[in-house]
Amino acid sequence: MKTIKVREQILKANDRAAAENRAAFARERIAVVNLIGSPGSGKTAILERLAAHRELAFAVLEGDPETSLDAQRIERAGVPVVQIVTQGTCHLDAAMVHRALQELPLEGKPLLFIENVGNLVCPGSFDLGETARVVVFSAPEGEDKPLKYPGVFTTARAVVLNKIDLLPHLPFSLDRAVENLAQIVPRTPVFPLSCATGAGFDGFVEWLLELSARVVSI
Ligand SMILES: Nc1nc2c(ncn2[C@@H]2O[C@H](COP(=O)(O)OP(=O)(O)OP(=O)(O)O)[C@@H](O)[C@H]2O)c(=O)[nH]1
Ligand SMILES: [Mg+2]
Repeated sequence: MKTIKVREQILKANDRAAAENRAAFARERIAVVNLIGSPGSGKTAILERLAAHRELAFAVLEGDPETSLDAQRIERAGVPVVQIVTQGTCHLDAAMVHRALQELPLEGKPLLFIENVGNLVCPGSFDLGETARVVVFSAPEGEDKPLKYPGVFTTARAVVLNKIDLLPHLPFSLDRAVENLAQIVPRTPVFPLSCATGAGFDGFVEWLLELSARVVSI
């Protein structure tokens, strides 16, 4: 009897496409951040806030199962953007990114954000050829997310803990959340911040500038 391991084949094909994307990004000296987080954690809101930091020149690929609502928000913030509609698929893959890049002018943009489909599981398995993954989780989701979804957190180069403006209204302990992260990813930098107030963004912007500078100098 023959057994066809479809998942393995899909992931291998994706890895090949991701390697091509990575080589193209390296040629163009573009740092690429794959932004992963639950639906509503604030991925688009973070990009909207970052758009106000003129020291960061970036473009965005938006991934959503339906609609171009997020791309419209990014466009309103004055940032070049292309929307990928996955038609229900719960993650982006490297081929989708490759196709969308044909539509996105990257000249003069040393940084590209890819907002993945809102999900803490599937996007973790699909390399897009990115330089770094940033996982976003937000206070209303609860402190336990790093413990429940360790897979995606272990692949993150940085973690953003969003919506800290809501801490006074939530049974959420920032200390406990940071302890949970330390259990899973003890050496990964964590940036608690708020898109509502702008608090905490300076450290994250500095980290992004360093990432981008490292790629430019390779
Ligand atoms: N209070 C508060 N609300 C926030 C903050 N960040 C985002 N929000 C709100 O949270 C909701 C979801 O934000 P989005 O930026 O759309 O979240 P997302 O992760 O992009 O969501 P999907 O693209 O659907 O996965 C919106 O109503 C935002 O205004 C924050 O720091 N504080
Ligand atoms: Mg979004």
